[in-house]
This record gives sequence, structure tokens and C-alpha cells, in this order.
Amino acid sequence: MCDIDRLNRIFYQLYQDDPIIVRAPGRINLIGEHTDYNNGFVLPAAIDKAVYVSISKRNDNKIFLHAEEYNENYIAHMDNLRQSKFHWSSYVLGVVEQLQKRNYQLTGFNIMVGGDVPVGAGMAASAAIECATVFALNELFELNISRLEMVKIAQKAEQEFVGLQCGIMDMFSSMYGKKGQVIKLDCRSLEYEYFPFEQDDVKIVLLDTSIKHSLASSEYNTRKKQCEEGVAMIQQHIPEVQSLRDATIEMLDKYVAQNKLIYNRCRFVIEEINRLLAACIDLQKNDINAFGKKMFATHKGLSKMYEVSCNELDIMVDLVKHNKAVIGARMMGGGFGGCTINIVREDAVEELIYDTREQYRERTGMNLNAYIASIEDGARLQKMPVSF
Ligand code: GAF
Repeated sequence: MCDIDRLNRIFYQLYQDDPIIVRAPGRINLIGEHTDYNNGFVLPAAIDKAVYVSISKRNDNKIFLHAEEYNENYIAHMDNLRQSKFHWSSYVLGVVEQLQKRNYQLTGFNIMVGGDVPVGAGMAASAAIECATVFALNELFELNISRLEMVKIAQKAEQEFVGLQCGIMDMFSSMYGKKGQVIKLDCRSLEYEYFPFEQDDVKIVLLDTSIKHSLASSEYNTRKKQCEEGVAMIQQHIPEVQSLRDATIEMLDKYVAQNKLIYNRCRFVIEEINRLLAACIDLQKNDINAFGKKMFATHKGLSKMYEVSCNELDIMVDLVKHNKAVIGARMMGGGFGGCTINIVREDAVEELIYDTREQYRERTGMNLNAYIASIEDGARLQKMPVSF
């Protein structure tokens, strides 16, 4: 939780102004990985770690940016937005660019980005910055943009300015999160429903490998292309198939089997979509053990067929998989580093973290950071300036 008075103070020292402050959370995803950009389903939730964006208007066309965590400053111009040497600035500027493309009227502004979503840990810190920025600009300039439109603007910012061809999951969960509920989102129709996720006797534990993933480093975009390649192969025979959401294993066996790599990528996605649908039924039946088994199966698929895991993530899942208190575990998010998500019996959490930390260090020489995530509400206005 961020101290709003402290943010106010720092902002005033920087810009001598009283900001609007917006909070947009990071996310977890229980199951349904790499399915969003294939028009499938996902099952994410917003968490108690969030980005805070503080913002005020300027009388010129400049954007003064400050990142609290790194104590870095940058000045951009509204009429000449480009990437800077500071990676974080792209998430803000990408949103401004999208608003301009849609003809929203903005002038210059001061902005400070802070919060406690660990960067590169697979909790969607970048989407949280984009969501907080678009939310804050919407308030500041009274643009009247709906939540769904803000989600789409944030996603496009990531795709066009940052260059990651991401799906909609991260932004959607940051905007639509609801306390105590996971979101079953149909990424094709954008229909969604909330499922209560009881956390009375189990906890969601995120075990961070300390390997900073760099999704934009092409592998993510490559996976997306490979899925599209599979769809194109099926389409030659069945033109109605628009995405892997419409495809079946039988279709793959028939039309994609000659290309083993593409086959494996597509097979994982189709299985994962089906696994998620079955996992939602487990949740409805309150069968958390069946749900957990599916998480392990997801990890295996991500590691062996989709090949987006890494040695450290595999070790992290390996270390907990025979522990009776661990109901389910898998890598979470885009992959190549970041966290595993673990559903753990509450009374065993402390011991599990302690033991795993020791063993992880022995096997990798790396530190393990652990977070217990609680499911919270999505983006919101945290504070208006006194004079607004
Ligand atoms: C990243 C992307 F941004 C999401 O859209 C999603 O594809 C996820 O990786 C994998 O499920 O977080």
C-alpha cells in the first residue's frame, strides 16, 4: 500500500503542484496462459500490488516525467513523442500517442510513476503503468473515456509504442479487477464473469525466480506468429477457422502435423483453452485439488511444448511439486523468468517459502523473493487535488 501523503509531498517538491493520483494494480493469472492473443479465455485477477500515477496539468506542450523507483527524470514534447533511454517512459508516452491518434485534446502535463509492482516479475507492471496513465489522463483532461476503451488504448500503446504484440489480459485485469474474485474473460467477445476465489484456508504465493524476463526480446512476438502460422495452415482447408479458439486437436493432427514446432505451439494453446474451461468447473464445484492439478499440467505444456519457461522457473515448480501443502504451481505470465504462482495451504506457507528459498539458492545460486498476493479491486481514482 502506498502512502498518498508521501506521493503528494514528492510531487510537490518536483513540480510545485497538487496532483490527481490514480492507482492501477498488477495481476495474477490462475490459468489460461498465452491464450489471450489466440482469442481464448484467461482467468486473471488484480492484486494488492499497484502502480500509482500522480499527474497535473502544465501550461505548455511538454511532458515532465519522473520515475520514483529509479529517481529518473525525462522531458518529452507532445508533438514529438519518441522512445527514451528510460524504458518506463515508453509506457506513459505510448498512451499519450494513442490518445492523440484518437483526437483527444491534451496539453502538457507533469507525471510521476511509482508503486510496488515488482518490475520484470510477471505481474504485469507495464500494463499497470499504462492503465494508470490512461486513467489519470482521462480524469485530468475530462476525456470521458469508458473503462473498456481505456483497456484498448493501453493495449495498443504496448503494441505500437513498446513493440510487444501482447493480448488484452493484463490491461483488462488491471481495469476490471474485483476484490476476492477472479475474472473469466473471453478474449474474443470480451464478455466476462467473476468467480469468487475463496482464500480462507489457501493462499496465492508468488515465488520470484529473480530472473528478469524481457518479453519484448522477440520470443513473445515469435510465439504469436507461430500460432498464426498454424491457423493459416488450417485455414487452407477450413476457411472458417479465424484463430486457435476455433481450432481442434483433430484439425491440427490433420493439417499441421508435418510441422512439429508449429504443431506443438498450437496444441498447447488449444489444450490450455480447454483446460481453463474445465478448471472453471472445478472452481464452481469448489474442487481446488482438481484445479491445482491443471496448473501443474499448464506448466508442463508451457515448458515442453510452448517453450516459454526457463531453467529457474522449472526448478521452482520442481521444488514444490511433491509438497502436499502445494495444491497447484506453474510459471505465470509471458515467461522466460519472473514468478511462479502457487496455491498453498495457509498453515504451510511460511515453511514452504523458507524451505524453497534455501533449496533454490542451493540449486541456482539465486535469491528467491516471495509475495503473498491478495485479490483486490481494479484501477481507481485515489485522490483529487484540493483545488479541482
Ligand atoms: C504477457 C502478455 F502481456 C499477456 O497479454 C499474455 O499473453 C501473457 O503474457 C501470457 O499469458 O503478460
